[in-house]
Amino acid sequence: MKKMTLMIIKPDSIAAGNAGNILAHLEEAGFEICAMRMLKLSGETAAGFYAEHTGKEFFAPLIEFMTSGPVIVAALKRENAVEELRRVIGATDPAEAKPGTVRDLYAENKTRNAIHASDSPESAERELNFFFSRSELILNQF
Ligand code: FUP
Repeated sequence: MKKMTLMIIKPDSIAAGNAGNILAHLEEAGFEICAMRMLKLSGETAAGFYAEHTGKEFFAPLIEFMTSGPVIVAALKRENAVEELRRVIGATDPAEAKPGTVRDLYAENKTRNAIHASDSPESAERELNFFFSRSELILNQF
């Protein structure tokens, strides 16, 4: 059964003009765009989204980066959506990302790393609900 996962095109990608290429890359990889919005995250929203990283040494720079410009949040659907999107985006650190992955192609470093994808079905459910209302997702059941 097809499921949804949450993807964020990060501020570095949008500033560099890579948003369209990244969306095309994901569609070519078989993902269907079910919901999508561009917004600028507040510090509070970014900190809430990344709450599990509170207190880590990279937390403050991460929040500063994620609030530095607009992001695009999207619900993407596919068979094995969570696992497949993680595979297609590549490792957190672009130096370790496999050739042809989104982070290999577009990320600068471990913080300015182009894209976010939910890392488990539980995270996907939390993160989809974090950004999208039930009515935005209702036609695209989990
Ligand atoms: P990922 O799931 O691949 O996005 O990676 P993590 O959940 O480990 O980290 C979440 C975000 O924290 C990353 F996208 C970027 C940031 N981060 C850093 O800035 N430095 C690090 O050393 C690790 C993560």
